[in-house]
This record gives sequence, structure tokens and C-alpha cells, in this order.
Amino acid sequence: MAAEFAATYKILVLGDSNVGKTCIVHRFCDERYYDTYISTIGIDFKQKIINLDGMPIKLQIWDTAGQERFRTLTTAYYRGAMGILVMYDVTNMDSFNHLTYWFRNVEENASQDVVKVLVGNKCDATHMRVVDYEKGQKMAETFDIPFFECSCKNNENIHEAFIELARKIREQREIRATKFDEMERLQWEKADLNQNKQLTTGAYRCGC
Ligand SMILES: Nc1nc2c(ncn2[C@@H]2O[C@H](COP(=O)(O)OP(=O)(O)OP(=O)(O)O)[C@@H](O)[C@H]2O)c(=O)[nH]1
Ligand SMILES: [Mg+2]
Repeated sequence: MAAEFAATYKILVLGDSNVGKTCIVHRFCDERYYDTYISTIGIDFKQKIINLDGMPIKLQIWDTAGQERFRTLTTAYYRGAMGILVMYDVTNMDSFNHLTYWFRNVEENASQDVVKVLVGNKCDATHMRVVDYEKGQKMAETFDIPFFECSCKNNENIHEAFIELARKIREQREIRATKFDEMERLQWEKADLNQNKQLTTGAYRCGC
């Protein structure tokens, strides 16, 4: 039976504990939101098929535990990720300050061509906000990646952030495919050249 989707994109969600990683995955995949906090143990995943500009794509989303005791385990999942959603909480300055740690960890452990988006969550909690929009935007500019402020609670900008990440993954895959085609073409050209050389040498030797 033919697959109902054209490709699977693997996405990792990273960030400090309590920023809302599990909530964003549940909101996006199941359209649900929970007020109670149950800290993730290790790693978990959910899948959703999206329509990416007319193409059905399966997103496999890995929800990591933010707690430090799980870092060794979760870091092992970086390598397989095509896209990473790095998250902080706009009501928690520490979670914003720790972004440099998360980006460095990605740099050291993920694949070189992994794509990223930065997401500032809990933008509904206006009275508790400590990280303003501009600060988040500036951070994203430093890493040259897209930026979204979102709210899992109010379902704001969740879909947009994942779709943007999926588009970036698609772009990256296209670049890779073009590079691969070019390499293959060059290899064929080289093989042709070698064959021609052998034929010419052969012709010279037999004095034809
Ligand atoms: N106000 C508000 N609260 C939110 C939002 N998203 C998540 N929360 C709350 O933040 C808390 C933590 O959410 P989780 O999604 O469990 O956090 P996490 O990042 O997965 O935490 P770990 O699993 O420990 O790494 C929960 O109590 C949520 O209800 C939001 O958009 N607005
Ligand atoms: Mg969690």
C-alpha cells in the first residue's frame, strides 16, 4: 500500500524545563491544552501529517525533558533531527538566558545542516512577562533563524511555528538533493572521461 505522505520530517523540541515543550507538542498534534504540569521523563514523541503547500508530510516530533538529569539521554536524539524548535518562556528570564546553552548544544551535537526556529512561549501571560518581544527577535537574528512568540494556552502561532520549520526542512532537503545530483553528475563525467581515455590508449597501443 502506498504511503499517505511524501516524507517524514524529524523534529526535536528543546528548552528549559517548564517552558511548555510538552504543551506545544500536544497542542499541535492533538489540539489539546493542559494546565497541570507533568514534567517529561526522558523523551516522548507524537506524529502529525500536515499539508505542506499541497504535499502531505509526516512530522515526527520528539518532546525532550528539560530537566538536567536527562541531558545525556536527550542529547543522543540530536543527531537524527532535521529541524529543532528551541523554546523559552517569556515569563522566565532564566529560560531565555539559557538559550545560548541550548544553541551551543545543538551546534555540538546535531547535524550541520539542521534547521532551527526560536519560540517564546506563554505570550498570553502579559502581566508576568519579563522577556520582551524585541529581545527574542534579536536573539533569533543573531542565529539567523525565524522567531515566533506563541501561546499554547490560547493556541496562538503554534501551527505557524511548525509549518515554518517544516518549510525550512524542505528547503534544506532540496539544497542537499541538488548537491547530490551535482556530485553524481560529476562522478558520471569523470567515469566517462576515464573510459574515453582507456579507449584512446587502447586504440594507440594496437596501432589502429
Ligand atoms: N500561561 C501559559 N502557561 C503555559 C503555556 N504553555 C504551557 N504552560 C504551562 O507551563 C507548564 C509547563 O508546561 P510543559 O509543557 O509541561 O513544560 P515542559 O517544557 O514540557 O517541561 P519539562 O517536561 O519538565 O521539560 C504547565 O503548567 C503548562 O500548563 C502557555 O502558552 N501559557
Ligand atoms: Mg515536558
